[in-house]
Amino acid sequence: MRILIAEDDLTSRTMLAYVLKTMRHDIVETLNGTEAWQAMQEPEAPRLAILDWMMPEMDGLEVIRRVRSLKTNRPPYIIMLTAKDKKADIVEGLDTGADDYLIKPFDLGELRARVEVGRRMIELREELIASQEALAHQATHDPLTDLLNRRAILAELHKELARAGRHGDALAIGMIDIDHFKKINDTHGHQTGDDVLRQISRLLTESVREYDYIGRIGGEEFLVITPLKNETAPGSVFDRLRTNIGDNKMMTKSGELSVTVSIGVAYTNIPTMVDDILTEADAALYQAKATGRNRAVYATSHVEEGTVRCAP
Ligand code: GH3
Ligand code: MG
Ligand code: MG
Ligand code: MG
Repeated sequence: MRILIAEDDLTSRTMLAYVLKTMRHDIVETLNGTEAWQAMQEPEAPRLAILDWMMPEMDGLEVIRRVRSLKTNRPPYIIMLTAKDKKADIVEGLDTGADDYLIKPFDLGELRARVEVGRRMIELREELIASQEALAHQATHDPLTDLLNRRAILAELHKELARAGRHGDALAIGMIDIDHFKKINDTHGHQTGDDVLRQISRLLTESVREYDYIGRIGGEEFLVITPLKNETAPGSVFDRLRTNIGDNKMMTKSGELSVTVSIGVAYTNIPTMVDDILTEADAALYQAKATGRNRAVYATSHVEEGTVRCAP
């Protein structure tokens, strides 16, 4: 583990560095509070710091105060090193945000033990963060396709519509529905159907741009959100999606299958409500199904007079 030491006294600093190196830690040495504060703001700053209290330029307490004011879910574990051994001083150090303290002159066994406690605390917090992140991913992603789930993609739509409305930007959404998907399930079984869903998800992900959003909104329905600059027509995006799927054979456990999709596109360059744009995309999708499938249909309301056309 990388450990930061801030200590102006040479003897004490040398001793600390020596002991910690024998414990196989990598040491970042700083000689005063200013240097320590600099080092602790680095993106890859050490996760454990041993800070002397009395140092030139900036004392250890002030370093702690500043570090604790940073917004991070990975705060460093800080051991305060001090010659002040009055209870009131120790309480002040801990109250300011130190996790632990060592009184100088320190005992080597105690130093080792306290650093080890810090290491365990850091590991515990890492595990906690990892499991929180896993839960957050589960809450926002669909387990079959790993795309955003219905709730998450609708939340993105809400945000993107608000953003587009604020900046006067344009936004297009595409409601994508697999054609005759029930037939695939009926003919080849549900697992083959799942294979198709996964592959279509992958093709969609590969076909969109990095600032587009894509989610699984229902069984075999997907929603793509495409933020656009005012001058761009969205047609090319959705026709590319449709042909990418139609032109690629899906590899499934029942062999290669051809699958097509229908897309209902709605476009806006004026402030628009989530429900309104979804209703329009749904209506356009219904049209695409009714007029033969394997096509994109473009809704044309929510467009300021005399601006862009939605279709390619
Ligand atoms: P259309 O072209 O009109 O959209 O016809 P369709 O057969 O695709 O539409 P329909 O709504 O009749 O059928 C959708 C099917 O999708 C029915 C349902 O069993 C299937 N489905 C929904 N979710 C899943 C899933 O997670 N896995 C599989 N394998 N099938 C699913
Ligand atoms: Mg000092
Ligand atoms: Mg459907
Ligand atoms: Mg369908």
